[in-house]
Amino acid sequence: MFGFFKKGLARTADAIKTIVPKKKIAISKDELENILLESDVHYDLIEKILNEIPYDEVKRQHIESKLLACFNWTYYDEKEFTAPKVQLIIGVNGAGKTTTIAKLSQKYLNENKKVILGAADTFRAAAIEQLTRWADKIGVPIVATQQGHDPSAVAYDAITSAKAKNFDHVLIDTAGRLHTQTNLANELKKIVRICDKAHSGAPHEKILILDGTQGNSAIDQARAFNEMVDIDAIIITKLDGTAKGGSVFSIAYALEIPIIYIGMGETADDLIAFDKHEFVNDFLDAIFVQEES
Ligand SMILES: Nc1nc2c(ncn2[C@@H]2O[C@H](COP(=O)(O)OP(=O)(O)OP(=O)(O)O)[C@@H](O)[C@H]2O)c(=O)[nH]1
Ligand SMILES: [Mg+2]
Repeated sequence: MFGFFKKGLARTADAIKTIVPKKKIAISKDELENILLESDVHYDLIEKILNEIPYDEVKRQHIESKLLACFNWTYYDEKEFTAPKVQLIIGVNGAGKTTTIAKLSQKYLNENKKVILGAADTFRAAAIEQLTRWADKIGVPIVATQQGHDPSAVAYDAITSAKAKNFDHVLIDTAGRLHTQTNLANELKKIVRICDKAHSGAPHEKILILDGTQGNSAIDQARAFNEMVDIDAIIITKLDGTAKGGSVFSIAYALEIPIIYIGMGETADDLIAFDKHEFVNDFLDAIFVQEES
């Protein structure tokens, strides 16, 4: 039943091995603190967890409930909408936005849905070509314009085209940006407004892509994006390339925004729907042997 996140947590498990070289039935509080630190859980959360565990012999089930609690408010309640569903993909440079669009497209295609892409990253050279290559590879249409053109117009055209042709999903790529770049923040807000003009209620999801290799430092970044456009959901990418898997707990705990998928590789199939039970279990499997019951 479990094990879907093993690949994404492989390097985190290696880091945990430096604290507990052999899996155990129980660990000490010191070991727990070091494991959580090593896997990049934020120290505020580590302190909270340690305070809530009053015994020095820490067993799997003691930590399990504490880690699951980090996701208490992250249940994702999908809003009602009229098709096509419009998803706006945002985040800093290189976070994995374009690749995640390819992965989501593949997932929807597997569900026999009709998908169209909007290449609204008109800022970075070669961004349009990159998304076009993915569109060709996966076999979905794309609405694009030339570099330097208005990204809002691309979003508008992609949505209008999807409505006319009865598409189920519109995925809109955007340029990487930092919250400090006022012009790009305003551009993003404009894209959001224009989506709603093209299709009332759109974008139905503003999805923030966070680079998992950044660990906890993604939290402040996410807060800034949330202030900018009100993020609906988070996808964490590149978990396969980092030992910072524990940051997923602190990201969920600090932001109160649902994590909906985890990216665990560079191909279109490397996207796993987030499940807190599976994730916590796979994390704890790096520490504990399963107890015979
Ligand atoms: N290992 C791994 N690599 C990933 C994952 N997601 C994306 N990448 C890689 O990260 C790099 C950046 O990905 P992009 O999708 O281009 O990122 P982006 O956010 O669109 O970047 P900009 O458009 O420049 O802002 C690429 O080399 C991807 O192959 C992942 O889950 N795992
Ligand atoms: Mg991109």
